[in-house]
Amino acid sequence: MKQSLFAKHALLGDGWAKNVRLSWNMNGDLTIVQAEAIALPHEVQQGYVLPGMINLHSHAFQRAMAGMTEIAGAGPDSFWTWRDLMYRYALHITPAQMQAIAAQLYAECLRHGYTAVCEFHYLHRAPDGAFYANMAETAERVIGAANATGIGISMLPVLYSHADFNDQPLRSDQRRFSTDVEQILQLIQQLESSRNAQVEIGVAPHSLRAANVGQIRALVAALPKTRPIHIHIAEQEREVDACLAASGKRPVELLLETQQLDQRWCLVHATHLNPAEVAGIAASGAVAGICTSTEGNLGDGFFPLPDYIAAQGQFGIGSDSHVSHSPIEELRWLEYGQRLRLQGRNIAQVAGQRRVGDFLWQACLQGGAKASGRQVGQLAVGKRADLLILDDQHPNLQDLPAAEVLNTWIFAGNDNLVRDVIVGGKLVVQAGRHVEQERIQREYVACMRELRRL
Ligand code: NGQ
Ligand code: ZN
Repeated sequence: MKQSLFAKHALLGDGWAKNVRLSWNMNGDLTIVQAEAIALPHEVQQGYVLPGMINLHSHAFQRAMAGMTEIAGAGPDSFWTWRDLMYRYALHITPAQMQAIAAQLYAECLRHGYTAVCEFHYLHRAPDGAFYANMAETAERVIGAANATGIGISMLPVLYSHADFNDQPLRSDQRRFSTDVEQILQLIQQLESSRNAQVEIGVAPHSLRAANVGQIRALVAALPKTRPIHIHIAEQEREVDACLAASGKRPVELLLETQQLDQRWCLVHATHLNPAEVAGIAASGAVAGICTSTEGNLGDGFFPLPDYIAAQGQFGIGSDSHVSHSPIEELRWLEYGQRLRLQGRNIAQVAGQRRVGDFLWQACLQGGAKASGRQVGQLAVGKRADLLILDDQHPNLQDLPAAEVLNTWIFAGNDNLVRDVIVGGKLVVQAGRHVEQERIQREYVACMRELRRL
């Protein structure tokens, strides 16, 4: 198999470079990234090549219910009524179905430009609440789906012990998530043999509702020092109020005061922040995991993006409940949400990068890479050969100066401009189609036929 590529334009860490030769080794790590190179006479010259995006927050099984919860109930609907429906759905999914759903999702993510995913995985137990004979059954299924599609994965087994603050006992419909610190450490131990250049194992205390401060401390202390740690935080105002009532502190405030946050941490949503919390997260080096399409779908609120950027906070994007699987939609709505909120334009930018699309793509590559705990997010020697080749024959891109490519891709039109995708040096999407697309879709459709019968 070919292990190199020549790009007329490639997005490197400091911007677009011309005539870039990229080579990688058998393991899928970049070994040569040379700008201003000279193409060989027979060499194919690709138009625009850039690093694939990291999807830093996913609950893969929720892909199967996307579009199914958009019917009003008897009373006012909210995040919490959605969550009841999601729990009901989650009680039925088998390990084989989980694998089929995740494979469909990951193939879709790849086709739209994500080359890595952080899977916040909490459906550990069987529907009756007992562990499967193999405790890591469902996590291994999801890793199996990632490996089959070629997407890189950071598997984050979720600690979920309580229904709410003050160690409320789990509800019956949360029985599949039930875990304590010992069990999560055992699960991580069991997953160690899955680790390789494509697969990392981290951890995720679900939220301050589901895991208490002492549990989170114990979990983090027992974890090898390089592993990513993700947590949902301050997504809904009701959660902020409940945290205040239980502890006298707001969620992010409590987390900052009780845990040593650093760049291994990813604070998912972090929607409701006061200025001190914005400054605190930014100073800690933790990454904010913004999931615009899901946050919009669930009515969470607006992340304070301009203040966070001004504080030099790190951030990335995730598709979370998978109402979208396009990084373009995620970024477009991240920016548009702020424009609508502030009645202004061109919000996500800094003095050194006034192009909104370029700023967002590069910032989310950096934040996403940190959140993944893997060597991704940049076309540089030693990083993974995870890259997108855009369709330079599309009318939006033909003859376009490289500097305009990201703004055009993110803010103009709806065609998918991703033509080919290479992950860890392997071609997984060719001419817009995943190389295993037929089989994956067949299995997904069969699975959905079963689930819809419920
Ligand atoms: C989740 N999703 O874990 O899937 C959550 C809902 C919760 C989002 N927060 C459950 N978007 O937060 O309690
Ligand atoms: Zn989530």
